[in-house]
Amino acid sequence: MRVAVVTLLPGMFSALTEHGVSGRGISAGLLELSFCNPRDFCRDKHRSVDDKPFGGGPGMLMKTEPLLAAISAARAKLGGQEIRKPRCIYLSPQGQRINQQKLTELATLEAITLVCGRYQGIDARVIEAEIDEELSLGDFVLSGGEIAAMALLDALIRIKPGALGDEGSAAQDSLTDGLLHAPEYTRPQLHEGKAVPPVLLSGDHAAIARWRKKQALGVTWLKRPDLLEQLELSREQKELLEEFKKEYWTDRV
Ligand code: 9WO
Repeated sequence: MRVAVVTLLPGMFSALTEHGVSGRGISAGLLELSFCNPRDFCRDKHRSVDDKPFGGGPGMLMKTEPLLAAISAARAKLGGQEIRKPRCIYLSPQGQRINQQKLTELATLEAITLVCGRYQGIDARVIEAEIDEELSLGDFVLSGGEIAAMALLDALIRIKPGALGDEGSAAQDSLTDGLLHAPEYTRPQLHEGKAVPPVLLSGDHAAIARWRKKQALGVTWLKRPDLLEQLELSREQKELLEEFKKEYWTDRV
C-alpha cells in the first residue's frame, strides 16, 4: 500500500516510522510512505502557508494555493495512470466516525492520500473539490490532523499480514469481531490477594477458548453495550452471554 501524506509537519511522522510495530512494518515495505509539504509549493517571498478566514474571527486557515499544489504532487507521486485515482482522505472532527471495520476496508486500497489540516483547517471548496472522504477518529479536537493520520496509519499497518510477527495476528485484535477482548493475566499468580482465574492455569485449551469467548461477550455487555447492539449473536454466543450474566449477578449478591 502506498500512502502520500500532505502535511506542514512531516517530521512528526518519525514517531510512526522510527518505533515499534509501525516502524518495522514501514521498513519492511508493508506500507510505503511519502510526504508532500505545502511549504515546498509556496511561490511568494515569505513562503506563507496560512491565510485569513473570510468573515473574520480568531485563527487562520491553510493557504489554498500551496495546499492544492501539494495535493496534486501527492496524486502524481502515487502513480498517475497505472493506479486507479488514489482515495483522498481528510482527517477532521467533522468527518465520518471510523471503526475497525472501516479500517479493514481502507487496508485493501492500493494507494491513498492523507491530507492533514493545521490551524482552523481548509477552505470548504477545497474539501468539496479534492477530498473523497472526510474521516474522524472521535469527537475531540487536536491541533492538527497529523496525530490522527499517524493513528490511522498505525492501525492500517498492524492489519497487514506479517506486521505483527511473533506478537500474533491482527485477527485476534479487539473489535475485529465487533467485541472487546477478554481480560488477560500475567505473573504473579496472586496480585494484592486476587488470583488469576483458575481455568487459565488448567492447560485445557478448549475450556480456555470457551472462557475467553464468554468474557469477551461479557466485557462488551458491561462496558460497551452499544457495540453488542450492532451485532447478530450466534446461538452459542447468546448462551455464553447468558452464562456470563448469571455468574455476574451471582457474584454480586
Ligand atoms: C482550530 C481553531 C482555532 C481557533 C478557533 C477555532 C478552531 N478550530 C480549529 C480546528 O478545528 N482545527 C482543526 C485541527 C482543523 C483540521 C485539522 N485539525 C484537527 C483534526 N483537529 N482534530 C482533528 C481530528 C482528526 C480526526 N479525528 C479526530 C480529530
